[in-house]
Amino acid sequence: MSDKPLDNQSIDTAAERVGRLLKYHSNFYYVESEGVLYECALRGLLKKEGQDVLVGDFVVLDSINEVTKTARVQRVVDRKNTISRPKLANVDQVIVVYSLREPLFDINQMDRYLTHVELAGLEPVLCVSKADLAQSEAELEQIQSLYQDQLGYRTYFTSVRQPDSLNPLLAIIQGKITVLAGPSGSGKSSLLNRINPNFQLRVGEVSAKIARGAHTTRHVELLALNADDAESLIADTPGFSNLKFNTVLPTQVAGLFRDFQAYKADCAFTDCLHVDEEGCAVLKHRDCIADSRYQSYLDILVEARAYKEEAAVSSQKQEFGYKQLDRKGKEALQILRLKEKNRDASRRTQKQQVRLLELEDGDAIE
Ligand SMILES: Nc1nc2c(ncn2[C@@H]2O[C@H](COP(=O)(O)OP(=O)(O)OP(=O)(O)O)[C@@H](O)[C@H]2O)c(=O)[nH]1
Ligand SMILES: [Mg+2]
Ligand SMILES: [Zn+2]
Repeated sequence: MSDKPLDNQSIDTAAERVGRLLKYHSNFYYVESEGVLYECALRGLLKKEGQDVLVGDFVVLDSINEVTKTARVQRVVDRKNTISRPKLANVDQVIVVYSLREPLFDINQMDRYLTHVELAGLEPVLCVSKADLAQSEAELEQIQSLYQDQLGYRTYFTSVRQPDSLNPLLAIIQGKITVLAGPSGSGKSSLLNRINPNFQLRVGEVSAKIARGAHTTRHVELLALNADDAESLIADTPGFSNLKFNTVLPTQVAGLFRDFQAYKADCAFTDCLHVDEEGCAVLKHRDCIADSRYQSYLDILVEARAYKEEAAVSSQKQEFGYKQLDRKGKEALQILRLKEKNRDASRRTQKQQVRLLELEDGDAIE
C-alpha cells in the first residue's frame, strides 16, 4: 500500500484502534491515533460500498503496522454531523471568514455562508478579516450592529497586521474542531499562519482586476493547533465562489433565518413562504427584518423552488416510466437500481426523492 518496506511481522492483525482522519491525499488516508499518524488505505469492502470517508471522521483501523506507521481503515464510526461544502465530519463550529475589502464584504454572500452553516445544524461564528483595510469605524459598526447585535451571531474583526485582533478568536478555538470557511482570498490561510507559523499554509494573491482570490488552498486538512493537543483542531478549506442551495426545500429556507423565527409560527398557513401570502406574520413584521436579510431569503428561496421542481420532475419521470414497464422491464430496473445503490450520486438522488415524497408542502423540517 505504500512504497515503504512492508514488515509483515510488525502487523498485529487482531488489533483494532480508533483514530481521526485528518487528511486525504493521493489515495491515502492520514489517521491520527494516540499521537501517531498512520498512512492508511481503505478496506476493499468500504470502497465497494462507496461509503464516504470524510476528513474529521473517526475510523476503526486494523492491520496496524507500528514500524511503517501504516494501517487499514476498517470502518467509519457514526458521525455527529457533516457539513457539505467543504465535506467534513464531526465539526464543532464553523467560522465564516469574510474580508472587509479585497474581496469586498458582500452581505448577501455572507448570508449564504451563514445559512449553509445553519443548514448543517451548527452555530456559525463570523470573522470579518482584513479589518486594517477599513475606511471608517462606521463600516465595522454596521456589520456588528446587524450580525451581532440584531442576529446574535458572535462577530470578530481581525487583521493579520494587528496580531492582538486574533486573541478573541484564539480563545474560542481551543478544545474544539473548527472549520474556517469563506470566499477565496478572504485570508483564511493567512489567519491560520498567524495563529501557528508552523502551519506554513500557502497564501495567494487577490486579483486587482476582479477583486477575487486565486483559489490557493486546494485540500481540506485538520491541523493540530498545538503539537500535543488532539482536541483542538482547525481546518483550512478552499474558498468557494458559488455556494449552491440545491438540497433545500422552499419550506425549509425560513427555518435557516433566525430573524424570521419569532414571527413565522404565527403565519396563517403552515406552508407559508412569506412572499405575498395573506395572513403572513413575517410580512407583517417585515420592518423588523433587515432588507438585506429578506433579499438573501428571497434569493435562496428561488434556488430551493428550482430544486423542488427538478426533484419532482425526476421522481415523476421515474414513477411514470415504471408503470409502463412489463414484468421483464421491471426486473431489469430493479437490478439497475441495486447496482446504482452502490453509487454515491445516484444514492443521493434516491434519498432526495424519498425525502420529497415524505415532505409534502407544510411538513417542513424545522
Ligand atoms: N490587508 C490585509 N491583507 C490580508 C490579510 N489577511 C490576508 N491578506 C491577504 O489576502 C490575500 C489572500 O490570502 P489567503 O490567506 O491566501 O486567502 P484564503 O482565504 O486562504 O484564500 P483561498 O485559499 O483561495 O480560499 C493574500 O495576499 C494575503 O496577504 C489582512 O488581515 N489584511
Ligand atoms: Mg487558503
Ligand atoms: Zn409567512
